[in-house]
Amino acid sequence: MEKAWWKEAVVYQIYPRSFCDSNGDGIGDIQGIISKLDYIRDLGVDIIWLSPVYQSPNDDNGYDISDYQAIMDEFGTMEDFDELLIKAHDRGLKIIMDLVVNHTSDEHKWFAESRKGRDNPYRDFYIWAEGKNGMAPNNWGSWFGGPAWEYDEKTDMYYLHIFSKKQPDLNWDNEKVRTAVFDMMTWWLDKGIDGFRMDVISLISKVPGFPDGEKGEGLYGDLTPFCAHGPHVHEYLREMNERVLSKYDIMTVGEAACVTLEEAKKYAGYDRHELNTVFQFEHVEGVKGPLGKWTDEKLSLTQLKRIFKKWDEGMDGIGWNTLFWSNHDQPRAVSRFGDDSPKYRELSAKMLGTCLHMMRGTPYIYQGEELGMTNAGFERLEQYRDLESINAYREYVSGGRASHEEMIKYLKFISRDNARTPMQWEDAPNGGFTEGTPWIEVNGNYKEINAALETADTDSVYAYYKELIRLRHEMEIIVYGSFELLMEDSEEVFAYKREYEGKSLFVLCNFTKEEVICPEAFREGKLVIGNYKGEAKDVLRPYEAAVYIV
Ligand code: TEU
Ligand code: CA
Repeated sequence: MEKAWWKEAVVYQIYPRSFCDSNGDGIGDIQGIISKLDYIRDLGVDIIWLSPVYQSPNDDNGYDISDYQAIMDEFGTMEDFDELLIKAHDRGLKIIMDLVVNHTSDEHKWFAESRKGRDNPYRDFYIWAEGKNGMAPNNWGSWFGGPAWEYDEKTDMYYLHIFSKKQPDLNWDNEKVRTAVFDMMTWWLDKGIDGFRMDVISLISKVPGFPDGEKGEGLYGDLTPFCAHGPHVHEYLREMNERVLSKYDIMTVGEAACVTLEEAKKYAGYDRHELNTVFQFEHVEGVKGPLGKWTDEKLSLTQLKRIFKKWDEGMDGIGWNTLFWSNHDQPRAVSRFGDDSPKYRELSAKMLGTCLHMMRGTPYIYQGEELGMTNAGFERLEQYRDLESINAYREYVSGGRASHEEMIKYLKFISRDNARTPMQWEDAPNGGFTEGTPWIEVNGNYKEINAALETADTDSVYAYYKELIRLRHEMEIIVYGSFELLMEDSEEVFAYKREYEGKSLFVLCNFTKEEVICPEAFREGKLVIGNYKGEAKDVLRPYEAAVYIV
């Protein structure tokens, strides 16, 4: 297997709006990030993935971009960005940028032109279609609720938006769109950034003719089969690779929404010349109820383990995996996969870190995960900010498909806002995130869970993550060793073996608050890291994680 820096790296994701506010307006910003670069360097990560910082009206917190070559006013200026890049590089940190090019904001100048008239030179930058009998061109529903088509009076046509109506989809079949996007990417790469995380890159090519989608209980048909991994997606990515990516020593990770193993091999296969890696979502989207993602049901541990096994085996020798428990779209890892009660929060957060960081693939840490930050627990709809959550609440509660109580219960478990509460820096008002009023409430537990406490404590979740990262940098077996799932049928223990150059690494994780039996044979050799003091031989204690090398 070929070695590569991005295979050996650990990535830290920053959601700028919620990271650190430098000027008291309640919104995180670039100067705030700069002030925390030492914190990030000290953790030991190699790469920062910066969620969008581009000019945006913030319908979807920056994932609706109105100017790709300008910085969002609330976040600062291009000078601030340049300073960030230099200061990150000075500290040995690379920066990969979010690239959101499936859609723009409806306030982007391309769209402003496009909607002016059917003959406008930018008309075909977007996807326009005629209505049918006074209705939308087809029955597709937006992923953010409501129809996927928006009527535009000016030209009496509809435009497609998979996400909100302020996020019109770009028309990648138009060569001019591709050239404009590739030029923009080149401009950023020439600035010296180190790669891209590509937002919903799997959706850029649509099946022509817009056939109706299948309808479940809801009002709208499913557009997914006609938009995910569409007819030209791989052709366009190869073109992107040839015209842009291949010219730089960078890393790319595609957010390949809806990706299957077979498709992932195409996006990220070593011989494909498309992307280095993709995010797959099976382990975080595993349970879908009648209301889609709105449920509080959890995957069983055996299901979860089989997903990781399938992806490791499936990509083995073919491409490289990514590893994550959470991001800005997912609930907090410890609340979802561990136990966020005071008794077990630290233990289970460390256990989850161990389980993920000892696997094969490039691990991602979402801001605050290294502190064991927990779900927001918002009880009132007014506390939510995320349009996906608010739209879903409205659609299902007013449509009579869920009660208020039920929907709040689901939001508390799965809403994206759980990940978006401000980073908890210290035991100061608003957790030290801002001196003003934060755009979204700070989690009430910031007095107990914050960076100041944890960086000073050698036994904290933070200190443990730091050690996990250090080990990955030190031990090639963690990066390049083979992976074999052990105890596959256990609903309690996630155990696996890594092998490399004659050595074996045993990783044992108890996902329950009970003591469970664990074969002593796995605990021979030397303890590399563990979340308990003192060793137990034939059992794993509640949420225990232990790693042995022989
Ligand atoms: O998310 C893509 C995506 O598939 C989302 O619908 C995701 O599944 C959902 O948010 C989970 O609840 C990306 C970004 O990560 C997200 O923040 C953006 O809102 C979205 O694209 C549109 O740009
Ligand atoms: Ca600010």
